[in-house]
Amino acid sequence: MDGKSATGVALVIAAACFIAACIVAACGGGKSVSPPPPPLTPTASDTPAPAPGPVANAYRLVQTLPQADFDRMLGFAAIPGSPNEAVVLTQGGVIYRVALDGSVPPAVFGDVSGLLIANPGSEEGLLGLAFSPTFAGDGRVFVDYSAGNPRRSVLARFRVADGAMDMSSERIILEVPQPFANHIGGQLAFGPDGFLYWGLGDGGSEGDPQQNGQKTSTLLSSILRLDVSGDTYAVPPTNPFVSVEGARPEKYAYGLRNPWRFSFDPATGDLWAGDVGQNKWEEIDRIVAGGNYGWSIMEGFECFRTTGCDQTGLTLPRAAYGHDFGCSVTGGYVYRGTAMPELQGWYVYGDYCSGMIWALDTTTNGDPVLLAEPGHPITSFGLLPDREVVIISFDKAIYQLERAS
Ligand SMILES: [Ca+2]
Repeated sequence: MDGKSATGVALVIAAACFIAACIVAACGGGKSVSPPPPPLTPTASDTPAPAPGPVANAYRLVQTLPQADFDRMLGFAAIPGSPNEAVVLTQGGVIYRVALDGSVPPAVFGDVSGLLIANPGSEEGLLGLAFSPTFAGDGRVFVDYSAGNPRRSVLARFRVADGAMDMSSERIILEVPQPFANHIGGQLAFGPDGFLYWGLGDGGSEGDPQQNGQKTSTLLSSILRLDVSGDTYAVPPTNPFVSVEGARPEKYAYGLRNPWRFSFDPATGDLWAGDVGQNKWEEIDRIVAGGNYGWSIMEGFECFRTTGCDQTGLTLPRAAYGHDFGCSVTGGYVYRGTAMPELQGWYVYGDYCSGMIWALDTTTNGDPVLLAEPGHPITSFGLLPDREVVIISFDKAIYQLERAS
C-alpha cells in the first residue's frame, strides 16, 4: 500500500481494512446503540494535572531511520545488548536488522514468510516479536504469526546465532485457532516479571458472533501470560484464573476485542493497551491481572449489547475516543525518554486511520492531549534503547515526535 495515496478519506478507510480490527465495522456496520454517546473522555475529572504536560498540537513528526523503508512495517524492537541495533517487523514475514546510526545497510534478521497462511487476510501475517529478557544468555526470540490449515495464531521461539534467527530452530510454543481472518491481536512483550504476554483478539468477524469476549474458557479476547523460560511454556502459578473452574489459566486479562498493541511502562511496569473498537469507540486500557475489559458487553464506555448490559465486574477504559477521530487505535508507550520532559509519564498512542497522536497522563485522570495529527497510517510504536519513542507507519517510514517550536 502506498501511504501517500492514503490521504483521501475513502482510501484511509480502505487502508484501515488492511490491519484495523474495525475492518468489518468500517465496511459493514448495521449495529445501532440507543444510549447517547458519552463525552470523548468520560474519565476526565476536575482534578488538575500536577505537571504542565504537553501543549496541544505543538508537536510534529520527523522521519528517522530512513534506511528502514520497507513495505508494511508493523513492529520495532531494540536488540538487547546491541545499543546500536534494532529489528523492524514486516507483515509479510521478513524481519530486518537495522543499524540505528545507519552505519551499515539493513540486513535480513529472520524470515517467516514461508510459514504464513496462504492468501492471508489483511490483518494476518507476522504480527509480533519479543526478545527474551535473558537474551544475552539464551539467544531466544519469540514471534507471533498467522498460519493456515487450520487458520491459527502461532507463538514460536527461534534461536539467534551469528546475528540472525536460525530458521531451522523453530519451536512452537502455543497455537490458538482463529475462526476468522480479523481481530488477530499478535502483540508480544515481556513484563517486568519475566513472563511473556501475548495479545489475542475476539476471533473476528463482526460483533463477537461467538461471544468469545466474555468467555473465560477461551484463549481469545485476552492477554495471556506465559512462563517461557523452559523448553515450552508453563502457566505462572500467580496467574489470576489458575483456580477458576473452567477458565483457561493462561489468561491474564480478558474482555478485549483486539488488543493490537500493548506495552509496559519502563519505569513502573504498568501494562497499557489500545483495544480496537467496533463501530464507534477506540479505547485505552490499563491492564491488571484478572481484569475484564468489557467486550462485547461494552464498547468503550457505552453498552454494545442492546439488552443485558450488565456492567458488574467490568473495568472501563482509562480513555476512549469516537470514530470521528479515527477508527483503529494503535497502542503506544509510556514516555520515559529525555528529549521531551513534559511528556514524562504520559502514555503516547495514535490511530491508524486518522494518524492522530495523543498522550494521556498516567498519574492523573486528566483528558488526553492531542500531540499531532500528521496523518500517517500508524501501525505500531517502538522504543529506542534510550527510551525515546518511534512511530512505525505503513507509508514505509519510521518517525519520531519533536516539539514543533
Ligand atoms: Ca473495553
